[in-house]
Amino acid sequence: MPKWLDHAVFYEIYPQTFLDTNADGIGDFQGIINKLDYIKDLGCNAIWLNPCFVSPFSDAGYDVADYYHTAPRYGTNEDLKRLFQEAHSRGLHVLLDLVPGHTSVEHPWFKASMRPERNEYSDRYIWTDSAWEWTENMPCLRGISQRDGSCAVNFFSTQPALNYGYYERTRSWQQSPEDEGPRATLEEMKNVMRFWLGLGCDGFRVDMAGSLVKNDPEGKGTMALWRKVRAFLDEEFPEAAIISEWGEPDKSLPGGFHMDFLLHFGPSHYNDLFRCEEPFFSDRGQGDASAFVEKYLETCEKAGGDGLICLPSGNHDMDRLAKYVEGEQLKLAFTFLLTMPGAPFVYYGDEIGMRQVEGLTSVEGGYSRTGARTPMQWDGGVNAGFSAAPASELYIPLDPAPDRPTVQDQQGKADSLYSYVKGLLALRREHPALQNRSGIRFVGDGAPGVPLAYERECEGERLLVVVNPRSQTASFPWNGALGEAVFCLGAPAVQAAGAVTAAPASAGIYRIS
Ligand code: TEU
Ligand code: CA
Repeated sequence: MPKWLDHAVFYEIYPQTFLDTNADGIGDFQGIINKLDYIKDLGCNAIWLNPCFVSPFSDAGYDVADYYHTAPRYGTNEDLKRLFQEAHSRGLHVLLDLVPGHTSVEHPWFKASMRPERNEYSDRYIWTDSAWEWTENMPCLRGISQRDGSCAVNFFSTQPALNYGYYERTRSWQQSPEDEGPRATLEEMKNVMRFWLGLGCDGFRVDMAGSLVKNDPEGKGTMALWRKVRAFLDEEFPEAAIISEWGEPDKSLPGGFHMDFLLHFGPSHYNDLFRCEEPFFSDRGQGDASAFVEKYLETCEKAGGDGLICLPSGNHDMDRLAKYVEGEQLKLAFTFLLTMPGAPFVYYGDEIGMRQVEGLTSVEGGYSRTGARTPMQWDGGVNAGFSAAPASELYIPLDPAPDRPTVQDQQGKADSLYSYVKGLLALRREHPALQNRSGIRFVGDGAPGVPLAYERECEGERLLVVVNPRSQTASFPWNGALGEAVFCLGAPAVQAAGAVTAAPASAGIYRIS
């Protein structure tokens, strides 16, 4: 287990829209390098960079055409290497985004795989024996090649699925994970990891990690595959970290990942908190966090071990946090996000409450996701400081709202969301009990009338976190002694007659013994 994960706090960067330094309207590696100090100053010490490899960009780069070269629009491999070095010199770690489940249709492997004569890449993808036979319960491409057969796709139709085999096999064309083709695919993916780790990256966020082995309802085949990858990393790159886009830590962590996310899909009830009609983080008070808490505890129990369960503020696939959670509620949501166990993940711009921009034309397969990928709003200058290109040439248009939040504006204000997030991250650093591996015990589950409340503990330090987003008071039974508040938003909680009552729209962190 890489030691740096004990204190890791991540910042996710969508490179297209972070900072453009050569006025071509799209972000670049140099832009990220220029903002490393900003990320560090905010209180993050690690970065997850969305895919930045050669691609036709039908899915924003999740359709890789060359795993070994960066997309020229961001810079060269050398520039990325420099980014790693500049990050390391500031004590920051960098995860790249590995897309092992599919390539672009333009990848040379796929082109070779479409050829009628057998070759090295014939079994790199999943092909049926005949163009008249579908890929069972997966979508597929048909009528596209001289090779006879239909080819399975993973996501969009431009993303053919790489072949890691089938756990349960019912057709002759379904291979075992132990067959030569699937094994060669995995070996090549290990080579890709070796290559970038060799260049200085610190690990990978792994795209659709839970879906590699097909017909694998319980995930057993896919878990076995990742355990092999983990053994390889432990052996060759013990400080490298991998986090899965899986959303089921009870599978991914025993399956070898160091970390997994709770996400907008999967069984976690994450959406109950921030993204549904009546989220928990709302002053309307109609939301309910108790299903989330119940599932969280069950997942921790089942996952066991020392892996981390991570809560993102958002990501490039979800609506912006600020779409459903507004104003002071964003502070309460961040109080929760930044005081939970696991490594926190802040999606770029969420620290200033960037909004979902509605009504945009889809860019690079973003569709509804496009509105959560708009340019970072740095300041009040041209294009909000994102780019010197003409506004019409920006990768995605800026949030047009005259009152759109900016970093510059919020850095100057003590009561801004930016200052709040920065303050909380500093508090997290100062208190071991609030950090990634410290224990948690829920004492209030966010059911109607109840706040979210949990004890965090480490090396003798014990803290109680109480968060009540509602405009009514909320309470929970508690018999301990409520000590000094190390942090407070709104009125502090009061203790009387074996219960703690939290004020409306308040958050507090208290010493307990
Ligand atoms: O996402 C996988 C996925 O299934 C969802 O996050 C999906 O994008 C979302 O539910 C749609 O609203 C990963 C990447 O994060 C995503 O950006 C890619 O498009 C996808 O894989 C394919 O690589
Ligand atoms: Ca650029």
